[in-house]
Amino acid sequence: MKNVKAFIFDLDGVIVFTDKFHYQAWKRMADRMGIYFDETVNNRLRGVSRMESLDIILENYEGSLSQEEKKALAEEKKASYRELLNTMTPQDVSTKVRRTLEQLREKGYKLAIGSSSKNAPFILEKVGLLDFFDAISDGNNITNSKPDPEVFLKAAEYLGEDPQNCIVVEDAYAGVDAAKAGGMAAAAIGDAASYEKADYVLEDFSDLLKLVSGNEDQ
Ligand code: B16
Ligand code: MG
Repeated sequence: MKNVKAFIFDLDGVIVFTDKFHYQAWKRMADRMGIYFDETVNNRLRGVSRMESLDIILENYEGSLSQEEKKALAEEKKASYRELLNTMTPQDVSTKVRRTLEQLREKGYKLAIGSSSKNAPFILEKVGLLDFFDAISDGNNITNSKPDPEVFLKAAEYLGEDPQNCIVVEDAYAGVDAAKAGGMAAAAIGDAASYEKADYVLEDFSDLLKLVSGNEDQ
């Protein structure tokens, strides 16, 4: 294994599971507009920015909407989503995820978040992890969303690490593509585990510890 110095974690689908809230919030908006929306469409929104997600949902909308109207729909979804996020507590991060993060930290790895979400700081605060990571790169500091590597390159920059020494942990195809485009290794979990471009497949979050075992003597 190469000289791994840092891990960059996607948030939704890796550290927390807010995809159910994204689904409920988009569904509420889609139902009100009479737009067909189901779990299959929702799966395509994984790792994708809010406005790009809306464009995917609107593929099932017959009419045409102005930029202003689209912004209003995105705001409507955001308001519902924030309401749902408000119910989150530290219990929404599993003990296994927490223990693994702590053990990676103890082993001396730098840890960052690389998320497309503009709500990342809010979510991290709700689950009590806002001050845990060495750096946070999210939807608020990027202009191009995944599969563009910007969010991960910024995370590496904030950490002061060479992208080549970082492993990105992702649950989305778009996120694995972003990691590869940034010259980083990609460890895939969940939905992305079947993606052939991933360098490592994690059956479980704690498999990260197996990945780096033997790396310590270098
Ligand atoms: P927001 P991640 C992504 O988070 C979600 O997977 C994606 O479904 C969502 O559209 C995107 O954040 C933007 O979220 O509306 O909160 O800015 O997986 O990159 O952590
Ligand atoms: Mg994700």
